[in-house]
Amino acid sequence: MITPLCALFIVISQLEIKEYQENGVVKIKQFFSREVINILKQDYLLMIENRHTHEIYKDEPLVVLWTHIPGAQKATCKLSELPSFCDLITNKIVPFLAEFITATTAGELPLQLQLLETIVFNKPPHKGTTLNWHQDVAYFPVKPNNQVAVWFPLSDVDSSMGPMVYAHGSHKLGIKGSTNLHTREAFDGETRDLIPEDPSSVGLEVREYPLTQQDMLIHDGYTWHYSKPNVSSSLRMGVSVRFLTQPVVFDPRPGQGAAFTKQILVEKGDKIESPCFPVLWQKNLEI
Ligand SMILES: O=C(O)CCC(=O)C(=O)O
Repeated sequence: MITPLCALFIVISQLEIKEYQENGVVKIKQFFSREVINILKQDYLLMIENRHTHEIYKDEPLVVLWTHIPGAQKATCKLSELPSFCDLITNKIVPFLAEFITATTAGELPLQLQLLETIVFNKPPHKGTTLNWHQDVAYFPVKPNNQVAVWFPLSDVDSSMGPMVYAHGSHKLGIKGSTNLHTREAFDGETRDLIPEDPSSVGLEVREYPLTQQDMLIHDGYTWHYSKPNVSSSLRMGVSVRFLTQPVVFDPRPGQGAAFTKQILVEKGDKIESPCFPVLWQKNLEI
């Protein structure tokens, strides 16, 4: 399933590139139309109304439907059951991101966008809690470990509704330990340094990103981030889509689980090749 870089008129500003390189995150303003995002929102709300299965699909990409309350079970569905999501990822996000990572990466490096994970984080009104500081790559035992993620809300998210918060420049500080996202407790066997409780204490600028339904964030897999609680009376739904930007092999660590090993049977050194993780774009490499 390779996406052709169709004749899209994609404008990426030098400022966006510079911000991403310096901060490890950038807001792309007015990227979507409200009409399109409202269709995704309707499809998502219909899906979660009756969806209680936690099935792990082994033959196609899945979407994790995560209601962000401690103890809540995550439901799942196939990406193909949410065609509006599938279409947006394939025909809007991937072509843009392909141009974007090409522009932000120097030289003839092999690049790809291999779909790794799609999660909808739902923070119910007054209940959705803080999702603590973390770094995406810390949860994926793969080598090399280069990822890019996009995050966009299904309705406008202001400061009271659980916006994303980032530590600028943290993507340059290497890999950190993985922790429980609710409690900040390090997982058993974790030996890597943890992200400090307050990244501004190590000199990083911490910035909150309110977004409209039309905006999208792009962050480097190494960038530290968290999301604030939803203290408003509205539902807050954020869609996170993660990609591997280079072909990888499984590189397990003692004590570290990996969600994707439920979808694919892999041993140390195996490539992550499966219809669950399709390569949607590639450059300078053979598939
Ligand atoms: O939407 C959220 O609350 C958190 C999303 C997030 O941290 C992520 O996508 O890595």
